[in-house]
Amino acid sequence: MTKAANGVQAAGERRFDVVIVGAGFSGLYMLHKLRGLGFSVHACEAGSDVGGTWFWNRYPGARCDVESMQYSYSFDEALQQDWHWSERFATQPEILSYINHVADRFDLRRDISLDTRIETAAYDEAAAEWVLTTQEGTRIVARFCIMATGCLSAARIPDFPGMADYRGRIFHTGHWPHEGVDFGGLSVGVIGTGSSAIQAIPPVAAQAGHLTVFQRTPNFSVPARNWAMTEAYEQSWKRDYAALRRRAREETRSGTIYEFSDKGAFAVDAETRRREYERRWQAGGANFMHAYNDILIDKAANDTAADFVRGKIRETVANPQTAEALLPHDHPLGAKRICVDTDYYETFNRDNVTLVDVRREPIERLTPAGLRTGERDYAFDAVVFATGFDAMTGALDAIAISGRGGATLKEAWSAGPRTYLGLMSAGFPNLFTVTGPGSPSVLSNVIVSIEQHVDWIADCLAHLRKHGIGTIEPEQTAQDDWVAHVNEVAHRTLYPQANSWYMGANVPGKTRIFMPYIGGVNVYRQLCAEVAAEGYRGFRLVGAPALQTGQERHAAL
Ligand code: N01
Repeated sequence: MTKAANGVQAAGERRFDVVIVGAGFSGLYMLHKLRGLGFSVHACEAGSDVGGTWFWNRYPGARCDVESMQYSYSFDEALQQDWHWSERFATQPEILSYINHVADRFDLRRDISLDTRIETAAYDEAAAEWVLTTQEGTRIVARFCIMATGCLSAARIPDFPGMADYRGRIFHTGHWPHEGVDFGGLSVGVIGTGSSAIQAIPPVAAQAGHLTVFQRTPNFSVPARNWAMTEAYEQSWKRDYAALRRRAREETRSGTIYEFSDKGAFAVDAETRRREYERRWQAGGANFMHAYNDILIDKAANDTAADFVRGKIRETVANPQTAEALLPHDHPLGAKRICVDTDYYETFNRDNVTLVDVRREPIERLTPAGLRTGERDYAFDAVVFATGFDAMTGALDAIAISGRGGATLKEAWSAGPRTYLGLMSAGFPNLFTVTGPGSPSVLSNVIVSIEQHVDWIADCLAHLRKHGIGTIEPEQTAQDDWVAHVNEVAHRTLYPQANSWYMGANVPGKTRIFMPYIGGVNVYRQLCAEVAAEGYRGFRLVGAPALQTGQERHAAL
């Protein structure tokens, strides 16, 4: 309730053309873009500062597995030229300082309310407005509501019995204390072996007196082989940044430039394949996945890469029993998000690290001292839950969203998320999601996907304003067709074969359906552009009083 210039202010109520929920990478760029177009716009952020996922995920070892030269905004040439990344893969603190730099550089903070959690968002059909309420009861009213809430922001702790009994400290990687945690000499348990755990385990093991890792499903991980940024590498990007960014956006499926192969795995002989896998393994990073173009489509091709990685795990881990336990067998390589690590497998050679296979020895409950498995009791000073997120839908479910006729988004999506192009959902006019389910989002360099969504939504709102259109909403048939298409494309690949969070399989009771769109950011971008060019094909646009822009309102005042 600070600046009247932000919008008309009644007691406990604020009004804007557009309200954005979230001030991570999506929310910040959305705010910048819409403000530039003259909309009155405000962002509400639950955290005490900007940054979204990079604000919350401060666990030791957290860093991005997309190269820093690519995992950054492309919308401003001066920004991308000025910013210097210090490593091949940026650490969480460096990414967070970049996000803060962006917020300051574009003077975004004046239109962001921090520590402001949105609890409800209800569509008022008569007024054609969204009414949001914060945890403190402030009403925020806006014609358009944009959910920039992130796909991996609803942290999940499994519902083990005895949670309240445990007397040690409990952490979740996705809600890490800002002051950091000193594990020096402590006995620590880590539950989970996904990307977060695989990054956290080596630095925690280096500090802890003893670390016990509870693994339910072994994951495939490839070495990052991070290095300090070199002037030559930085300049190889900066010299031609605009063209390289365009290539990532328009010519790649993942929004990231890798060394893509145009060959299938069986187009070459076994020794050539081995050498190629070895070369990519030594170079590090998720580029490994692109050694052959059928690794995520053909199980036999996938097996060649998976066998190679299993061989590396056996070579690295000294204890043969531990090595066997670490071998992933239950899903194709990459069908769960590939992990990228620094010394993960090597960490199991330390004397102070023990691996517990939770499938053989299930966790039964937490106890005052630690936890109890089917076989024994463990005592810990601290337990780290690296147990992931209610992905893609969790952050939206956490807000009571109701659309036409009071129907809730939760009900509308009870059999899995239903969207048109991952942008909007039928029955919820003027409500947009950035990188929501049904869009490439988590299968891509998410910043590329964010920028595409933000640009598309901003163009759409400008179009509505220009033509005096009050509401936009997907047609049911267009949405049904899109949902079917998203599923159909997913099932042409190996992805649905894994019990992954992409499928909602990590949350008990969640409908199993492949949530992101796997068709590729290049194809998807083209599709979204065509839809807009054809007068927003598949959307119902209904006239209403034209929007009053922020600028016009100020002039009127
Ligand atoms: O979460 P996850 P995450 N008992 O869901 C286990 C991104 N990310 O935070 O596989 C025992 O992958 C669970 O076991 P299982 C990235 O997109 C990116 O690690 O369900 N174990 C699994 O091992 C990533 O994919 C970066 O059998 C239980 C783990 O907890 C996504 O975030 C870094 C359990 C959860 O793994 C999520 O990664 C970090 C239970 N009851 C994250 N419940 C980079 O950019 C769950 N588990 C590098």
